[in-house]
Amino acid sequence: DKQVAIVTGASRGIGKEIAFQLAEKGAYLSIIGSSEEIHQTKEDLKKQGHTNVLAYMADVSDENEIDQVVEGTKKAYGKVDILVNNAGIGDFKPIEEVTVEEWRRTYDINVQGVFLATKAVLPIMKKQQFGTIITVASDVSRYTIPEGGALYTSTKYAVQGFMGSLAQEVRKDGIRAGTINPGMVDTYFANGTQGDPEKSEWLKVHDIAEAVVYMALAPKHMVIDEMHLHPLIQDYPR
Ligand code: NJP
Repeated sequence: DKQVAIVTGASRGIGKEIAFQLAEKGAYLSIIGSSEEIHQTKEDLKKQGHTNVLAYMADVSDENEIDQVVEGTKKAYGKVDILVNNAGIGDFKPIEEVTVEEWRRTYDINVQGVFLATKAVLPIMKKQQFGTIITVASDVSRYTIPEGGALYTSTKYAVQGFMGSLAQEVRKDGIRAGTINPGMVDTYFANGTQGDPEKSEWLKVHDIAEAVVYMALAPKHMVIDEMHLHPLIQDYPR
């Protein structure tokens, strides 16, 4: 049976690689990004022979846009098996330099975005009595960043709490919910450049995507609550 997956933040970075790896496993996809770049992901997937792909330019913090993505997916493919909440942003600066606008935007995307997509897929998954919801949170949800990380870290703590409670709430409906918590990954995150030689020892997008695929396609009787993955060179106060 084909698996149907929605992946947010698939224009680039980790989300794009998750889309590729799920497609390799035969999944039908709906991919979301807030920029035009999402259409390039669809083109790149097509070049690899993956044609069961719907691309949506949509903002995860916008309720109507996300509802439309989920409705469109259900209409096209008849079901939704997997939701990967991957879209996220982060900027690191001392807290007194963070504007209220930046605070709200980061929460809108990193926290409200997870809530909205989850809320939209739940009625479908409940009817199916099956589904897997995975959120790419962060390894910062078990430690704190000493400088400039208060805003970003707090959103990922919030998401960890959301997913933990959600998992208990939806288990009776055959729905699994868990988090993937990466340390430093070589992407465009926080105004970075993917492939920067300085990040040669950081995790790669495929490291995280493999973990997501493992979680998403795990046998139905098994739940993986969370996975923490970080580069060997990264050490934390625990
Ligand atoms: O970052 P990046 P990553 N609506 O910047 C999309 C977490 N993480 O792959 O909007 C919809 O290369 C954006 O697309 P577009 C991190 O918190 C990372 O590293 O079209 N989509 C792009 O596809 C995040 O949750 C590290 O520009 C929106 C994608 O999100 C996840 O990993 C460490 C959007 C971001 O790609 C993936 O981030 C860690 C919106 N409103 C956690 N806004 C790390 N890289 O080191 C953005 O602990 N996107």
